[in-house]
Amino acid sequence: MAELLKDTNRPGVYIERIAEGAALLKGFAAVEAAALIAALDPIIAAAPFRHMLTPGGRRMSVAMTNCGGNGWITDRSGYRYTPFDPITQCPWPRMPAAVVNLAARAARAGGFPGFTPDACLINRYRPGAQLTLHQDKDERDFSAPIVSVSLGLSAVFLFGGLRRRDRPRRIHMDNGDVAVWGGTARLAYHGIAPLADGEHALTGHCRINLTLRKAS
Ligand code: MD6
Ligand code: FE
Repeated sequence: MAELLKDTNRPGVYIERIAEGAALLKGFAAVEAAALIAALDPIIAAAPFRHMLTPGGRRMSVAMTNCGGNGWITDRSGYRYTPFDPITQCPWPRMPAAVVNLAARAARAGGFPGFTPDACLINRYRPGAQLTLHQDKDERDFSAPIVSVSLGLSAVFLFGGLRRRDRPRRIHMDNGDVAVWGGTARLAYHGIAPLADGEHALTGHCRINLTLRKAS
């Protein structure tokens, strides 16, 4: 509890309930944003960003890589987690302790104590890149939440319901904002609207997103 207060009693940090089981932690990672981005440098050097193919053969506009024991990939064979980077054939780089720690604290603040991610998908959005509405359902069990950290340029996070036709809320995600969803919201449809152009001191002309999950 003292830990939670330390995280959420900071100026500019507040929690907004998006839906049952979903929260926006405004400014939660703002203090460590620069350190998180720096921690990604060696990961990106070892496992470069790439534009993956959807199972239908379309090139994703978001560039992706991973760290942690499991990495999310997509190609002609489908969506799945792999312990190895298909480009380098090496294990994905280790997940930095600062990332694991942030994810656990954010999950706790969002109402999900005991979260230990084993997968960290790193997404890079350039202006125009987007992610259409989808559910995250490639994980083995859905009892663990999803923690999503926004860094750099702002984006509009689309957060819908359990049916694709449910009209999504448009949530502005700025540098250091964290979204957490689990429980009854674990399979909520979500996405990212096309990124607007802009420049951010930490990332230049892009947005970086860390999506943390327990895959296995
Ligand atoms: C985001 N990304 O970039 C949210 N989900 O803010 C996702 O929701 C996502 O990038 C499944 C697979 C890849 C993703
Ligand atoms: Fe997703």
